[in-house]
Amino acid sequence: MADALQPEAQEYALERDCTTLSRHVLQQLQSFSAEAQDLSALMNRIALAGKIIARRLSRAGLMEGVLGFTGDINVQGESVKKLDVYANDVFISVFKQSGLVCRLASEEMEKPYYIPENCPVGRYTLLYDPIDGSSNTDINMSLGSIFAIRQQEGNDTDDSASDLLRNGRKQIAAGYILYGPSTMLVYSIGKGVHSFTLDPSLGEFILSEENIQTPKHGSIYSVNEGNFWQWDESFREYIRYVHRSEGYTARYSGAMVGDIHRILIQGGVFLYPGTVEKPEGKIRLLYESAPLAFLIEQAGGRASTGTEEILDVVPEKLHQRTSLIIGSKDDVALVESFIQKQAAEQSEKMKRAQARVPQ
Ligand code: AHM
Ligand code: MG
Repeated sequence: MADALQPEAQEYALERDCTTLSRHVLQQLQSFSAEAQDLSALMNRIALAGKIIARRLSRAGLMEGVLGFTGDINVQGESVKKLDVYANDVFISVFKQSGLVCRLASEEMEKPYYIPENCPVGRYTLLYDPIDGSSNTDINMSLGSIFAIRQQEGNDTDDSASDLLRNGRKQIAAGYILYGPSTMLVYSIGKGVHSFTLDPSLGEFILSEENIQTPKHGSIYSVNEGNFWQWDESFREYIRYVHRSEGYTARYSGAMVGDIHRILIQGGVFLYPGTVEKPEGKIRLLYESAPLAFLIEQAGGRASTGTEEILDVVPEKLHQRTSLIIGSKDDVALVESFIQKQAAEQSEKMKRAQARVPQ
């Protein structure tokens, strides 16, 4: 029979069971200042959006008109799923009532969405990907939502949202919600990475793990190898290296949030390089790469374009895409070493070719 918990351990178990997301944010900031309250309320609203989306997903197979495509093409040139639209609207309606968010910018909306009644008080922008891994919606596989919060600096009607064209270090908070066997919310406000699990009986996200650290190296590589012949040679070389080395294993689910959650916990690397069709890659900088980079850096990992830290990239436009290499420090550095090697070889070739040209 298992030993009864000592009083101290009991207290700890109770403490742990009772740590809700909003309380955790306040604990992290060790303050009840207006800003701390704002951030706590914002995280609470994100959690509410996550709960509403999770509820819909858990019944999607039983309801009419939830799954499948809408027939529209979004600003990214991709076919829109009904759940993309639903989840996008959930975030809008949840934040309309927040009083805190003046503007929302999402992968699904061509222009930012302003909530003028919130703007005098709420100087925050929420950036989000309402449903990450849309191709998984109709097959009951894991999905995600990705979010970031930034301070709003521009005026209240600017469609170009030029104040968002700043690097990822401007993010105040970032994270994701993973809709898997359980619904998890993982977030950072720049003070480590913490995960919460939705307890459906309470309707609350409860603290699961604090200060998650990504291992320095992991065995997992996560990439759509179907694009192999569309990548730059350096990525092909990296994959060839992985194939002939011991100790690697491939995992790719079609939903980056799930893949990155695995890497956050177990280590490894997720890659979405540019392709011939999409030279910039597929992953959106402001809604996906930068929030995930913020999170993984906080967990001791790294995120890179191959030549630059993701968090240093200054976007030129709202819906900009980036090549993404993200995960354990050593694994990201290994991928980069192939890129650097190829760049050095190319520059050497050019030098030799120039030397052969008669002056
Ligand atoms: P989405 O947000 O439109 O779903 O796109 C992002 C997703 C990632 O979650 C996933 O890793 C990738 O796209 C899958 O793309 P592909 O099918 O090209 O491998
Ligand atoms: Mg996405």
